[in-house]
Amino acid sequence: VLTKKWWHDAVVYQIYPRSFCDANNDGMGDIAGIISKLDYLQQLGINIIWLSPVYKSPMDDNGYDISDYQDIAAEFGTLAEMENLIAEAKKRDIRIVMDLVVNHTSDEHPWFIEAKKSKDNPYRDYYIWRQPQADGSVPNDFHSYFGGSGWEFDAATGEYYFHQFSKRQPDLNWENPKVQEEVHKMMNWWLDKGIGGFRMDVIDLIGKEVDKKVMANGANLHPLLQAMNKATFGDRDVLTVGEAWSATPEIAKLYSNPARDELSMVFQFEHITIGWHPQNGKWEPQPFDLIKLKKVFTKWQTELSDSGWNSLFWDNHDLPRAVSKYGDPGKYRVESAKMLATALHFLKGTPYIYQGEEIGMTNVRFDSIDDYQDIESLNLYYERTAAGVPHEQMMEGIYENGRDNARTPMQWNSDVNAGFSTARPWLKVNPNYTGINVQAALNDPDSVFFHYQKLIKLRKELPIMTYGQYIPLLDDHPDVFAYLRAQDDQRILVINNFSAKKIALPLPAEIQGIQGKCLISNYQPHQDLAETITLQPYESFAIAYT
Ligand code: TEU
Ligand code: CA
Repeated sequence: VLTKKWWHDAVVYQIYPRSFCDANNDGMGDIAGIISKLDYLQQLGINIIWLSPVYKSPMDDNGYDISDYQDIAAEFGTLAEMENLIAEAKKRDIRIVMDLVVNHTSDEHPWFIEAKKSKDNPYRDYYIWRQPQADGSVPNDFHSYFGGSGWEFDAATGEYYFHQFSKRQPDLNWENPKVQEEVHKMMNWWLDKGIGGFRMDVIDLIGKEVDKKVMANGANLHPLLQAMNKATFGDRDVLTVGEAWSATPEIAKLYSNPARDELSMVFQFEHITIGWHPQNGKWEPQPFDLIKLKKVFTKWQTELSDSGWNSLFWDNHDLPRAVSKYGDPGKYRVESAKMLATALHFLKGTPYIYQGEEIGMTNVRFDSIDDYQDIESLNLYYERTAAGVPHEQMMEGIYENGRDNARTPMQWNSDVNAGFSTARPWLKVNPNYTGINVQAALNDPDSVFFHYQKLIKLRKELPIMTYGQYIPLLDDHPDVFAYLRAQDDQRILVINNFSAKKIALPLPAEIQGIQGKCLISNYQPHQDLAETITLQPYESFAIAYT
């Protein structure tokens, strides 16, 4: 049985600092802007902020390319302001989880500047260098996730360096004990400042075996994480969540089984990648299939139930907006946003809310590729259209799955630039901000915001939401995601209509006729559950009964 942890029933709110709130009106979100919105986050009821990177960076990948792990990028503010954020959040019982990006650094990090100087520089082996092949070509055909070869030639020393992401994000060599030592030292420096833990960027890649082209889950990975745990956060009561695109439930147990002294949990992505094309990935999105999605949720809920811990999320700064992806951004935007919130928050695990999700922000469609900023979308647009993919097809992929969907400025009110800034924002605001914004949400007791607030409050009041067993129902229904949570003689029934259709739903025998207490609903609560109930478009409710 799992021993209770403070983060089991916590709710995390992810802030992408660039797009959250711009206090000094230079068009870029900043730390002072975050501090100015802490009361709003306290009102929502969240306990943890996962802060995407704010460290010094040339911003090639919006801060996921770090040139100084122990200083703050001028665009976001100063170290003093960062320490003030930690203190101000603490006053509101909110912990700050920092983003740890140590699979790679920026090419402007002093370590890399040194490493490039010569083959025998003491920092050379902080990174991964290989000789060209006899004909001068790249060491192998590894393709960067951001387009082009994963090898960049350095003429000064006549060797290639390895980068899984942009060529300005050289991979660190984690086989080098000095790299491990430097990173552990930096982590303790942040932990000593009172942060609440780390989100670990592409952590499944640090055990890579480059010559075998094994990137995720390399032989070194778990030994490295156990060493990191021991040297840094292991004896501190903090949250650690590893981003693991490659994780299966079996692998997730290796990270999150408390007996293994590695991490608290991981972000797994199977529920995301089932919607991707086997070859063309996110750029050729597949039709939404709820039965497939339910199978994945059920697998993770059951297999990770007692020997690990689930993270629960629809959105983050790399993913499209949930209400556009899985709900209806138009007529039933509010109903479907609330349905998605209920469907996720009653599952077993720690829920993550991405900035703007709590007010039902949607994807965006900019007319020109020049309006887009994300290095991944831009690189892949040019690479794929040059390879013959039609412009319209690539734009559809960007509209559906591009990362800028999540990065348009947070919509605070209906003033210019949605109250994000009085200056022109670094990325255009979604034009629908006039109707979709925090001020409108706080003025409407029936808004998506108050639905999230209630879900968070219920989690604090009902241990069954955190520890109850997950029992799937109606597995084969194509439009309804239904499940039970069970603890002792208590039950919570959760029913979610993932469609705009009115549905006559025959109920399973074991729940026919129950008399319960409606915990939350996005329509009028059902008085009693007869043999068949009628679900409205995107209707979703949770009923507690014994
Ligand atoms: O993302 C990991 C990552 O692989 C995603 O970029 C993913 O490949 C893509 O969105 C889906 O095609 C992490 C960070 O979350 C991301 O913002 C960074 O760009 C990336 O690592 C490099 O640090
Ligand atoms: Ca600013």
